[in-house]
Amino acid sequence: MNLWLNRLVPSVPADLTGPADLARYELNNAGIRAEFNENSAMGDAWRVEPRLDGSFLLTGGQTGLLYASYRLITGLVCGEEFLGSLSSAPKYALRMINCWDNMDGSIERGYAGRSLFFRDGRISYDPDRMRTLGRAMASAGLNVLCVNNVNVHDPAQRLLEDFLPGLAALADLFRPFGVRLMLSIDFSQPMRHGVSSADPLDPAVRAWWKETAARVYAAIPDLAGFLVKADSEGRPGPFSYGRNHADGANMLAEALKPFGGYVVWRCFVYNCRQDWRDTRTDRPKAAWDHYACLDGTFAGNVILQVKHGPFDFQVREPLSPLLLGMKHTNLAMEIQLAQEYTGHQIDLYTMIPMWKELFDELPADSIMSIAAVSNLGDDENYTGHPLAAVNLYTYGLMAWDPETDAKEAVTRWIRLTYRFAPEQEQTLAGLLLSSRRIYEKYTAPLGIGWMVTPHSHYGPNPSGYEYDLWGTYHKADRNAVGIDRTHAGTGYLDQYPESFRTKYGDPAVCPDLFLLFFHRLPYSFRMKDGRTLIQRIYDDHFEGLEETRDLARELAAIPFPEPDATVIRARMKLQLYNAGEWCDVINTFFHRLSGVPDDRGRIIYD
Ligand code: GCW
Repeated sequence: MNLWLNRLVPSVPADLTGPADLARYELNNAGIRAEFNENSAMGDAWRVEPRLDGSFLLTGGQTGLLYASYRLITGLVCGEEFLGSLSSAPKYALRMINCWDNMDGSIERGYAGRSLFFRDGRISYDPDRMRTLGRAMASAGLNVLCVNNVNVHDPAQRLLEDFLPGLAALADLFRPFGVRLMLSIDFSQPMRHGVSSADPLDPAVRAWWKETAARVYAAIPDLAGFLVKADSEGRPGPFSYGRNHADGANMLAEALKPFGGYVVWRCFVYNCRQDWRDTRTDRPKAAWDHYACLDGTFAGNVILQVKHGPFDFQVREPLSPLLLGMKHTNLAMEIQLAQEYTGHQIDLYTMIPMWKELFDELPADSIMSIAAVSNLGDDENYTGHPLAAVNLYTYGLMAWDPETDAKEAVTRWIRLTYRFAPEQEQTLAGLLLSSRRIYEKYTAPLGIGWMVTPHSHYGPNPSGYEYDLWGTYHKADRNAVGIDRTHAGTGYLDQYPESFRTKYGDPAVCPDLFLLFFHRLPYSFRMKDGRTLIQRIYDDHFEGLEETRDLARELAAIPFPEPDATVIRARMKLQLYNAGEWCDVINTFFHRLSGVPDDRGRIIYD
């Protein structure tokens, strides 16, 4: 089985020389006549002009020609008529997929099988599947693939050494698709090679990274760079040497600079050994506290990669203030296609509505690149749930152009993937677009997050993280729930510009869905529509479960082909069970605490 375009034409040849060659092949195959006007200065950008004889003139760099070709092919499949000229350039330079694949073949937070790249401690892949993936990425506009987990466990620490030839071969496979590899590295790597420390200011350490970079780039000249998780959740980093993250990132940047490589440095740095009794530390403040003071001190080829929210990919989080406050630093926003907290690719969860909300808040040009944690694995359908592929495809479209219309993008994916009648397409698009809101309703309420089963992160456990060390508390008691993150509380809100402080600061004005992210409120608090907070929590959960039932019914009426139909049916059954568990557990949790009955007398178990 295959991803969108590959369903139409299952594979591309193995002997392609580069993106323009691939573009020619694809157009021929699709019966589209085109002339190429290669202009390398245009890079990824392109222009398409229809000609009177029914052919097209394509102008662009090598990759631009490829993207233009995919735009034509996907457009024609979707019934578009190309009457006038079209041109486009990506908004973000690096449009990345970060795989959290380990070399033993497991995937951290992977829900679609085992690794596509590694097995039993070595590089191992099916070249056809690599080409399918390359084609899927290129046709969605994606251009960087980081193949190994940011938590670099042995033997991935040897990727830069013993495994270089294998990686070079993998890079060769992806090159015609305009996809450049990236590697996650371990900051303490030099110490495995007789260097006595990993101190970024130690000349021996700097020399080791320079030599290593030269060796790596000799094997993979177009490597996009290194991805680094340092001083985060137990990973080594510059803090061990009393250095800051600019010292660490700039040291690597110096090593990569001669080769045009980037250091993509993650900002997921927080105290992951917090004492729940400590009320002064507020985890969402951590990224800003570590990085905002370093604005302007990073080298030109460093990109700080910031998770979209201040916590960790919850269903609803406000935009990270760090994405708004570092005006003199290259930034990438990190999102997560892997459904770690959002249903494990069992529950339906289409992300584009969430991304639209993020981009609406993000000032133009505040970020220069974008990354997404992969939702891929070696399952036959690549994404576990066949409908989870919509997230990969629409991520690509958004990464190219954040103004992409959500409904159009989803409909385009449906058309490329299935053959349905227009009403069925519309129904499916509607179901996919509503899925995130439904999931949000039956899980943790009103922006509070974290009521999941610890470690696995699937299913409800409202107190699971309450007395733990991860800094993710809701402090529900018999009267109130939430943490006050305003100026009067933890002060997290002070990290934002004025417009955000006004929007979120006053519970009477704060959008409902963020209410419990920013405020601690009594259950009797009156929401904007007059309902009490506790009633709203009950209502959302009952509605969420009801809407899941409707979703299941409507989805069952769509004639998916096999094997998708069977997988979709089976996963929907699991989702229904999950939604029922969430609804009952969360309602019971709050009912037991508050003693407030549901004003509509529905069943809450005590
Ligand atoms: O919250 C955590 C995830 C980890 C992940 C980490 C990160 C790769 O549960 O599995 O580690 O986020 O983003 O680094």
